[in-house]
Amino acid sequence: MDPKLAAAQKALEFVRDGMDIGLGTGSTAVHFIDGLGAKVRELGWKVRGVPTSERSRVQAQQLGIPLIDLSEVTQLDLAIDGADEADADLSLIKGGGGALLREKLVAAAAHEFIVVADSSKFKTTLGAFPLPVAIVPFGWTTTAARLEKYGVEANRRLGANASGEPYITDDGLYIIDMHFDRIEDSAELERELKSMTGVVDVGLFIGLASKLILGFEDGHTEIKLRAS
Ligand code: A5P
Repeated sequence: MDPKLAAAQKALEFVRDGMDIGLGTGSTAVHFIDGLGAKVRELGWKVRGVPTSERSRVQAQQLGIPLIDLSEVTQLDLAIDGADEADADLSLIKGGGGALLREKLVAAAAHEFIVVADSSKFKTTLGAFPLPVAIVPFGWTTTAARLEKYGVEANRRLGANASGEPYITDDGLYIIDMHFDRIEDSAELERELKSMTGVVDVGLFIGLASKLILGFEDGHTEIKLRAS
């Protein structure tokens, strides 16, 4: 069984009729949105979704999940999203799919934020996955120069069409991928990077997730809870 599907199906057990739900982005979140669509279609559930990307919005719309804008509420009941890496504190690297800003806004607005991932995403230390940093395009080389002071490889992400054009997020931002390999203090790094002029947000999600659902090849799942 696809471990991402196993994790996403388990997450559906935490969803209740009537909830306002943040809908994540990525190949694991796709399975969750599919499952939620089935609840709406087959059981007539009256949930409302807030997608974290245009891709997820299109998928949810096609499945008939009613959608609202995040600015229509002050809190969501639940948010379900994937991650690129997660550690035992449930600190995360996210943004491999470029949606980190909306993902963080939605996770921060949720009463409960549950992460779904295949078991390979669970790490002792974060940082092997390049850390995405969303920056303002205006004067981007100057922001990139500030980021390069960390002495790690930091590349502006390129779009998918091989033309050398930059990748642009749904909010019109560039992404710099920073290759730390090993992040010793993820909370401190998030604070430092977020305080930099030109940086809008960072793909470190600290203290946001309350549960991590890991899916395995044989279809079983394991739930990790945040200690505090
Ligand atoms: C999207 O911007 C990301 O944060 C994804 O949630 C993350 O990359 C996980 O993606 P997969 O579920 O495709 O592994």
